[in-house]
Amino acid sequence: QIWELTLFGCLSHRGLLLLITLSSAQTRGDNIARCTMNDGFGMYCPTTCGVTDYMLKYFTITNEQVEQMEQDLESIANVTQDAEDRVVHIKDSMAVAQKSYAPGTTTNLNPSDIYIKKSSSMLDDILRFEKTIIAQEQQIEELQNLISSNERRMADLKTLSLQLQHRCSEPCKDSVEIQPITGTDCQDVANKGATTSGLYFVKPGKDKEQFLVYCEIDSFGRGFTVIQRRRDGTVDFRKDWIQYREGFGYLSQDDTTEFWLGNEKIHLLTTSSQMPTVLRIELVDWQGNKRYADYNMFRIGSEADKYRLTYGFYYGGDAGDAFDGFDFGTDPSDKFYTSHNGMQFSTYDSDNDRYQGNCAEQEGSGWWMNRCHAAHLNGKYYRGGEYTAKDGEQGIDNGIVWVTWHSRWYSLKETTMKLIPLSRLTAGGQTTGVKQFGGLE
Ligand SMILES: [Ca+2]
Repeated sequence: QIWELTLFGCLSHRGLLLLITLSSAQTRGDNIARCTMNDGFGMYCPTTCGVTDYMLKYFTITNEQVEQMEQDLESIANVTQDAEDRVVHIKDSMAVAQKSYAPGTTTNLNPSDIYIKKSSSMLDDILRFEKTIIAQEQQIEELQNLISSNERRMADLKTLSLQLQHRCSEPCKDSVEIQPITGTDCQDVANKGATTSGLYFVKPGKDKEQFLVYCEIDSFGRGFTVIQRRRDGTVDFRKDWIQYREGFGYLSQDDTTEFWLGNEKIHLLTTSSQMPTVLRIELVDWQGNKRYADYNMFRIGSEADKYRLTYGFYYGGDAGDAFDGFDFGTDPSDKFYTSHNGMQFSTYDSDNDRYQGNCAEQEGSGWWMNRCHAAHLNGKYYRGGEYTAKDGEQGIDNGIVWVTWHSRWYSLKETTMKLIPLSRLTAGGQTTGVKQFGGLE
């Protein structure tokens, strides 16, 4: 661009009006170069050339400044455009955000959207925390109540503990009283003067150790050695071979507990003497009725012979001879296969019966099983007496059974198996003695 200067005149010595027009005309700068100093403007007014010189002097600077201004303007225009674009963009964004913000809408997420969601979710969280805090405060109150209640209980327990400590500081009394008299069996003990039923040590074999038994000594001086006792079902009679061999349950001086004396001891008690031994079986049902059965020449073999049961004959009683088997009416061989004389002892882990299966395993007890039994005094304890195939394991009549008195689906309440030498059984009168045996009552 070329600056074209037009001079209209000098209005005063000091004032100069210059009208400068910006033009894009193609004026050459040759006129400027031919300008001379004395063209009529006087000494106080600049000459045309002077003005030109003056103007030329600042032209470069002004030009640069104008260029700078132009650049600035352009830059400002750009910035403005940019700002406008941004405003439009923000407006659009807001419109989109307002449109898209609806519960459950997750599409077209942009930053403002996310912030809205975040803050609303924060609000939700705060509400939830408030609820939690309230609930926890309630829980704390409950726990505090519990603590104070426990503290009271603790205090009670401390009192109790102090009382117990006081009691324990006293010397313990031995609650089991064992009678001092000993013998080969309970009849021997009675013969030696014992008149009280209770716990005695007996030693049937010369080279054997003595062991504890419950002796039932009556007013006739008869001493029964008790080998089995069922009373209330507190002792589980499902035991293995060794437990039946050694004995289990509890002996008590007042005859209130259940036990199996042990096959080895029964073996010794029935084989150490040449005198015939009687096994007396006493039974009580759930109506309180009592029956008994006696078997003479009762013997239990050694462990080598699996503690085989043998007896000479049924000696009498009002319970019937269940050891002889029973005709249940289901098979002609019922009686033969349910008799017990001559049977070996079986437990769930030692099958010595005449059944292809394992009677003792089916019934969960130890007994002189055949195929399987008509008498079973080590059976499962059923309260109330009557039971069904559903109650029994695998539908078996596994109760405490004596079928010549009650059916195989009736389990007896109490049983006793005890030994006495035949010679003393009738002492004092058979009838009287039988009627005297008692149950728990
Ligand atoms: Ca078998």
